[in-house]
Amino acid sequence: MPLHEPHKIKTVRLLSFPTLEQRKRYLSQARFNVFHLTPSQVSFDMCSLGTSAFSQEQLAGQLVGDEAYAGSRNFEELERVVREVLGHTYVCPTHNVLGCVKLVVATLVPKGAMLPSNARTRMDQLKALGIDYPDVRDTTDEVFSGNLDLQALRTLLEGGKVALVGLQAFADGRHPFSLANLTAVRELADRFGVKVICDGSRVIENAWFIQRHESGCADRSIASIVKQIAKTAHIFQIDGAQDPKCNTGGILTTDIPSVHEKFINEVVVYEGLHTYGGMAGRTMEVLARGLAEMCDEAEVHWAMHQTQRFCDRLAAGGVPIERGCDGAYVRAAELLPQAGETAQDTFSAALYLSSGVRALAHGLVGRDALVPVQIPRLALLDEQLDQVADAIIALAAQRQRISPLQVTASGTWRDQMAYHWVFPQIEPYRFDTFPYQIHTIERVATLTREERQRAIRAAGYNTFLLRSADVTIDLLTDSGTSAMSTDQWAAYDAARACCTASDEYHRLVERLSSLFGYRHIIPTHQGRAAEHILSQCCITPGQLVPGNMYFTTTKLHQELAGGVFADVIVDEAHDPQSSFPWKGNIDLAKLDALVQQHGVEKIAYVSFEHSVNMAGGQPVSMDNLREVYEYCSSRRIPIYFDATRVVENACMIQMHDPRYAGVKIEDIVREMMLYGDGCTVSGKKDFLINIGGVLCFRDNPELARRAEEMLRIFEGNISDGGLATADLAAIARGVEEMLDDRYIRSRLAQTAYLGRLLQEAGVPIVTPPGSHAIFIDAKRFLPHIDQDEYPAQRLAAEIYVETGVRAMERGNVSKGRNPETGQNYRPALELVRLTIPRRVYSNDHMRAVAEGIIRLYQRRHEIKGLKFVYEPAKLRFFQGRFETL
Ligand code: P70
Repeated sequence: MPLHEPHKIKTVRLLSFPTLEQRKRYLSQARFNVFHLTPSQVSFDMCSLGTSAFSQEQLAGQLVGDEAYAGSRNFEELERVVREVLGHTYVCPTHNVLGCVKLVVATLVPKGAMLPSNARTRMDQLKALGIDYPDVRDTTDEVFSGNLDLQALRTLLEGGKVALVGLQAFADGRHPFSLANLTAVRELADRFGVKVICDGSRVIENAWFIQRHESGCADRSIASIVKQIAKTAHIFQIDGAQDPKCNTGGILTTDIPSVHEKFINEVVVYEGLHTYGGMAGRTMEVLARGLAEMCDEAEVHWAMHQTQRFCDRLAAGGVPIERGCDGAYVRAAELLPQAGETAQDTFSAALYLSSGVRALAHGLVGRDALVPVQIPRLALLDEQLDQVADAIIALAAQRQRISPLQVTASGTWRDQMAYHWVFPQIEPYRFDTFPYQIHTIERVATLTREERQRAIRAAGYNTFLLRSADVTIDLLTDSGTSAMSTDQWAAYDAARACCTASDEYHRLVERLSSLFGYRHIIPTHQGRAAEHILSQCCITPGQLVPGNMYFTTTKLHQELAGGVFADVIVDEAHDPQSSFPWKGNIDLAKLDALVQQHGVEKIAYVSFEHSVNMAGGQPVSMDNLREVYEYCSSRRIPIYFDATRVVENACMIQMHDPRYAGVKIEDIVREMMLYGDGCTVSGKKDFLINIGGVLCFRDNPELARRAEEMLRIFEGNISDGGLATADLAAIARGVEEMLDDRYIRSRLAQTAYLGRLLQEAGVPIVTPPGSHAIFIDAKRFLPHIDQDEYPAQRLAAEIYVETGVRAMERGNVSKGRNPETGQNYRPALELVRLTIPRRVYSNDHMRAVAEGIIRLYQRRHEIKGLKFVYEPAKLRFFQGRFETL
C-alpha cells in the first residue's frame, strides 16, 4: 500500500461549494437532470473522463511543437511514443474515442456484420451505427470477469458473420481480462482470419489487475504487460481522455500496413488529416506525454490505491456498489427501489442536493441500473475522497426519505431526460476539507537511504545546500513554494508586460489598500527588500527597535540601518513546552521598561510580527494588538507589522478567541491591521505566490516618498518594485484567494494534524502547534548533544537521511555569534522547522513525514553533533558547511 502520492501538487483548481439554497435553484434550472449542471455549480464532479490532473510535463507540452496542418512535430512525437509504449508501428490519430470507433466501423465492419465484445458501453454508438454487438463476456469467471467466453466466441466465428472481435480492457469499468484469455482470443480469431481490436482506454488498470492476480505476472512491470496487451491485439485503440490523462483525443494503432492504410484514407473524411486526426497539435503532445508516463508504477499504484480505498469505505458504509477500476458503481435500483425506472437519476439528484457532489449515468437510457462514481485520475486527495464517500453513505442512510423524480420529458439519451421533484427532507452533508483539486502534479524524488546519505554529506550537513531533485517531501520553507491556482495562472498569462504603471499594479494597490486600510502600497521584489527600505527610512543610528522575537532578515536590516533590536516578546514564547495560546504577544511590561529606561525618542518603532516565525509560528492575540497600539499611539511610537503571515494569525484568532468564532477571516485581518502604522510583507507566504512583497504605510506621504526614492535605486519602478507585471497579477489574485475561510482553515488543520501525530508518539515539539510549521524541540530530542555542537542542524540532516524530508534548522546556527564575544548566542529555542508549503502536500504526505520522524526518535541516542568547517559571517545558516563529530 503506498504511503503517499508519488508527486506533489504543482497547480490547483479552486472548487466551489454552493449552499443548499443554491443547489436547489441549480437543480431546478437543470430540470433535475444533473447532466445540465455546470462544474462551477458542483463541488466534487465524480467523472473520470477528461478530468485527470496533468503532469507538469504534459502542461508544458501544450506549448511545445507546432499547430501545422500536415506532418507536425507533435504527430512525430506521438508516433515515437506509441512505438515505445505500445510497440505498434502505425498510429492514426482521431478527435476522440468515438472517432476511433467510427473509423473502425467504416473501414472494417461491413453492414450486417457482427462485432462480439466483452463490453456494453460502446453499444450506445454501435447500435446507432447498425452494428450487431453480441455480448460474449464470460460471466462465470469470478476474478477475470472481463474474459471472453471462448466457446460462445467460437460459435459466433463459425457463423461467419464476425467482422472483428472486440475486447475492452477493464470492460465497462468493472471487468478486467487476463493475458491468458487475451492470447486465447487472438489464437481463436487468427484461426478464422478475423482481427482482434482491443479498446485500451483503461489498459493501465487492467495491467495492474493482471500484475496482482494472474499467475506469473507479479514481478512484471505495468509497462511490459501493457505492451503485451497492445501487441497481442491486431488493432489497439485508446481514449486520450482516459489512461493517457489528456482532456480529449484518441488513437488507433496497429502493425498491419493494410489496416493502417484503410484508416488514413478514411480519417480525412470524418476526422482531419492522418497526421492530426481532428486533434489540435497541443492535444497530440499532451496525449503523447500522458501515454509515455501512464505506466509509471508508483503513479498506477497510487491511483488504484485511491479507488480501492474509496470502494472499501462505501462498502463498509453499507452502500450497494460494484467495484470499478476508476471508482464505485452504485447499484441505484437496489439503493432506491421506490424510484423504479428513475432510480439512477433520482440518486444523482439526491446526492447533489444533499452534498453538491455530482455522479451520473451517461449514454442510453436503460442500458444498466448503475451510477458510476468515478475518481478523476490523480486530481483528488484521499481526505476529499473519504468525505465524498461519507456524503454518499449519509445519503444512503436516509434513503427512505427520497421521493422518486417524476419524468416530464423523456428520450433515448440520458441528457434528454427532464423531471419534476418534490425536494426530500434530507440532512445535507457539509464538506470540511481542502477547497481545491489538483490541476497539475510534479513527481517527487525517490532515493535510497544510501543515496541520501551521500547527498547530505555533499551538502555539508546543511539542508539549504541539498538539491531539490534529491528531496521527496520538501518542508524547508513555506516561502515561495505555494501551488498557484489556475486563476492565478490565467491572470499571469493575460498580464501585459510594461515598464510603467500597469493595470495589475492598480488592481493590487486597490485590493491591498482596502484590505489593510493603508493608503500607500509599495511593491518590492520580496520581503527583505521591504525590510531594507523600512529600516533605512525609519531608523536613526543608535535607536532601539523593540520586537516580538527577531526574524533573521528583519533584524539584520535593522542592524544595518544602525538600529539595535530588543526582544519584548512574552516569556512563554521562549518555553517550547508552555501551552499558552498567544505566544506571539508583546509583553507590555517589557516594552514599557525599555521606553522608561531609554525614552520615547530612542525608540525607532515597534517591529510587530504576526504568527511569529522563530517562536514556532505563534499567533498574537487581538487584545494584545489593541493594547500595544493604545500604548504606542498615545506616546507617538509607530508600529510596523511584519504581516507576512497575517492571514494565518487571523485564522488562529478565529479558532481560539470565541469572540471571533463566526467572523470572516477578511474582517479579522482588517481589524488586526487597524492597530498599526504600516507593514512589510514577504508575499511569498500568505499571498500564495512564488515571488513578491510589499511595504505599506497607513497615511504618511513623506515616508512613502522616501521609500519610493529608495525603490527606484534598489528595486525597480515605483509601480512594480522590480517584479514582472505578470507577478503583480498573480499577487492580486493570490490576495483574494488567501482570504477564503475554507482554504485557510484546511491549511491550519493540516499543520495541526502533523503536530498531533508527532505529539501522540512523544516526539517533543513546540506547543501549541503553529500555523505554518511544526517545530521539533531539538534540545529535548537530542539532550545528549551540547548546543555548540548544533543539535538542530544535525537533526534536520538526520531527518533527511531517514525520510527524504527536508527541514530547516532554527536554533544556534541561525542565531549566530555575539560580535563582541565571538561566542554562539545559544538561544533558548533550538528547533527544527517542518514548514508546510501551501496547497502542495496531502495529509498522506504529513502522515509519512510523522512516521519517519517517529522512527528516527526511536534511535535518537545514536545521533551525534556537528562542527563548522565553513562559517560565513552573515546569515551563516544559508551557506555554512559542517562535518560530523
Ligand atoms: C522562511 C522565509 C522569510 C521572512 C519571514 C518573515 C516573518 C520576513 C521574511 C523575509 C525565508 C527565509 C528567510 C530567511 C531565513 C530562512 C528562510 N522567511 N519576515 O522560510 O522575506 O524571504 O521574502 O525576503 O518569515 O521563513 P523574504
